[in-house]
Amino acid sequence: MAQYARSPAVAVIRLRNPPVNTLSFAVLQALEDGLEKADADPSVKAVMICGENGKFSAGADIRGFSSPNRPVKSLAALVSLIESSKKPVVAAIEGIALGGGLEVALGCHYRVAHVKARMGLPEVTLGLLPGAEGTQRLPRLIGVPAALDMITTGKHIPATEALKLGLVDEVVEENTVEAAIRLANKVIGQPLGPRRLSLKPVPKLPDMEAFLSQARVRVKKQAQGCLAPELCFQAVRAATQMPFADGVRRERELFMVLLSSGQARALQYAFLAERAAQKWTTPGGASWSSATPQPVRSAAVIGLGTMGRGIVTSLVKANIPVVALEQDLEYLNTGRKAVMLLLEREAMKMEVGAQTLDFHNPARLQFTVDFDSLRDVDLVIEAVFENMALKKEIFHKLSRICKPGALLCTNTSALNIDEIASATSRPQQVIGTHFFSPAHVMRLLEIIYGRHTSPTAIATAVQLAKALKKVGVVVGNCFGFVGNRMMFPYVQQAVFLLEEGSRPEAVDRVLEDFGFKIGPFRMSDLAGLDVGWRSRQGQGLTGPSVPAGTPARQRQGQRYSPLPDLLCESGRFGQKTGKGWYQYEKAGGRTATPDPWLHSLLAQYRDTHGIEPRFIDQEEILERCLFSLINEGFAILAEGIASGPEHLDVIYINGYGWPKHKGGPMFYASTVGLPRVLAKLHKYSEAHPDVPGLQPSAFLKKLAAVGNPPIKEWMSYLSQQSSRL
Ligand code: 3H9
Repeated sequence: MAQYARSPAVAVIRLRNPPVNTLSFAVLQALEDGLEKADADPSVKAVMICGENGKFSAGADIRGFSSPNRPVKSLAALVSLIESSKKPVVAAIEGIALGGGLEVALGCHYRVAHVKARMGLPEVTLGLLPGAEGTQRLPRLIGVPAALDMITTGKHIPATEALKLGLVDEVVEENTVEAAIRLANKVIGQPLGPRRLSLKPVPKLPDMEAFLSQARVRVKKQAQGCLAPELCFQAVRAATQMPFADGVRRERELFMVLLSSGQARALQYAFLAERAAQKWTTPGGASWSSATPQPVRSAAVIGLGTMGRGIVTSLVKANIPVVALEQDLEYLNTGRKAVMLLLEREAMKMEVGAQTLDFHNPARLQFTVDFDSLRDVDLVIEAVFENMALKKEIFHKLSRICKPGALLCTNTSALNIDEIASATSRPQQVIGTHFFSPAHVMRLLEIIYGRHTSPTAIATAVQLAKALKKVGVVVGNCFGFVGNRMMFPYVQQAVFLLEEGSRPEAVDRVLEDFGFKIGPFRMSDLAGLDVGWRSRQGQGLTGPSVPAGTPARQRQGQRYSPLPDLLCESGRFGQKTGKGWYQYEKAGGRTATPDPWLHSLLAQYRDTHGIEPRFIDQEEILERCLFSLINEGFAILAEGIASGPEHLDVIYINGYGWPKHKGGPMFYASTVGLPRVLAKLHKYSEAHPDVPGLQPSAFLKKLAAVGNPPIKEWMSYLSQQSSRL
């Protein structure tokens, strides 16, 4: 709620709703009561609003948007009430003032911020717009270009930048509340008209129309299918075209459009899913609430290939001293140059005034070929290529050399963590850390516990993810873990569709129109087709180890497509060779063009195998690819590999380019309706009985049998299946 106090002539109203002082109905009510009390008390000459626990406010309660009693109207009304106060109101911004929190501050007549505070209107990232008159007040205060940038991107800005923009009046390094009270005392009796933003005109630009039309193009381009940036733009444009009251009405209309859109629900779910995924548990009973992480004061990375370089860069950026190890001096020198280049680029991108990257200091970053240098580190991340024998050899060495408490991590995208751990004398300290490429950019870290991994090891890996500014998602050990395991049936369907009559560009277009950053064939060309080829060779699916007489399109009684193998056999590894599912301008080129060679290969292939090509529509492409991926997700949940659908969705949004405004694959399934997903899977599996990925998972069937239960209830059906179903 809000606490009311007096500092002689200044009434102090403190927003209080831990942990981030969201503006619940009770908080708004208490704030209104406080303002009325201050107004009625003749000895009060000014008001100061601050937040409890060093945080101003994170804005409206995101959980409340789906509730029928959401306090939407009253927040805007309250901001107006603050602004119309006859006594000056000063906001003391500590920590954060976000969304509705910043809108409250914009209603105040003055704003003082702590130097470490951050401000922003992140509503756009939740599929909304600042609906408490923020789209109308902010442009009046800081001008249209800066306001449009903040409102359409949702970025948080530091207090120093806010001062430059004129968003705050003062930035202080010491006690913000005292500074705000001092300012409040100073401005008693001064005219408030010029401080009321609703009365100010929007600052003019030499050519507002031209600016707006260019800005609109930029916003549309960045939106990638999201509705909110465009509507945020429209609301700010209204501020340039209409008086304040009309602009507010327009803002309200646009807000209501967004509020009722599926995208807002998906984006708010994605925000909360990311928080839910931090609360990890394992079927063995280990949990975030009871496990304590070990401190990581130093780390080592083994292998300076693409992944290792990115991981070293991430660690240096997180200010963790690193020892980087390679097998010989030649690899070491190549790796060192590449890491230094990455770090120099990162240093250039860093904010002015931020702590600098200290990577030229050998105490912070050391390159070596000597395993003995790993003796004292707290954590090792092995990032050599995917070869079980090599990984086991390294882990055997590590368990002899590293100090007893060191955490031993393997960066793998599919290999068995237990088998790797079996090469050590301390399997409880072995854990999988699956980074995504480029590792210093991608937010996802899949954290894989093995049979013996200790809760402390899991908690330490989760803590490491936080330190690296990544989202760590804890999952169980199985082939491909969560992300790649769900990806296998998706990619498999994409290739089967080619066999049956489609083309790479048609399949990619459908999935890119759905919102994926890149379709499965473009992705496979980017990642390199040889990676999967090597893995299939290792599994005995292709190459000399396939027994003579095995049908070309079948393995162990299941449908198999040798098409990707055929491409690899002709040296088409994707972008790196200039040819893959597409052709490129040169080896290493990035512009994919449909390739007539591939089209004729497909025609010949269908002839050889007696496949009658057919036209495959967009719906079938989308459903077969997505529903098979989702189906695998249900199997993963039923096996306890992940502890909730949110975990799968966070993995897909942050590691696989799933469009965030569609909430992740499992959320998407809930919006399509589980009975419909099930019916479609039945239909496709009847047509393709030799494809296990299309056979509906038992868990999906159970959930669909009760209709379409809310996603947050799914796991309860799993644990109470016998009584509820
Ligand atoms: C809005 O204001 C609309 C207006 O224009 C009005 C229109 C009429 N609501 O992230 P953390 C919870 S829209 C509910 O782990 P951090 C969060 O779920 C709002 N809950 O900590 C978690 O709880 P739990 C615009 C919220 O230190 C706990 O607080 N505002 C909200 O890493 C700690 O959060 C935003 O978009 C919320 N608004 O980061 C701000 N905020 O563990 C969104 C936080 O039980 N929030 N929680 O799940 C953030 O960006 C970060 O949470 C923040 C703290 C930077 C504040």
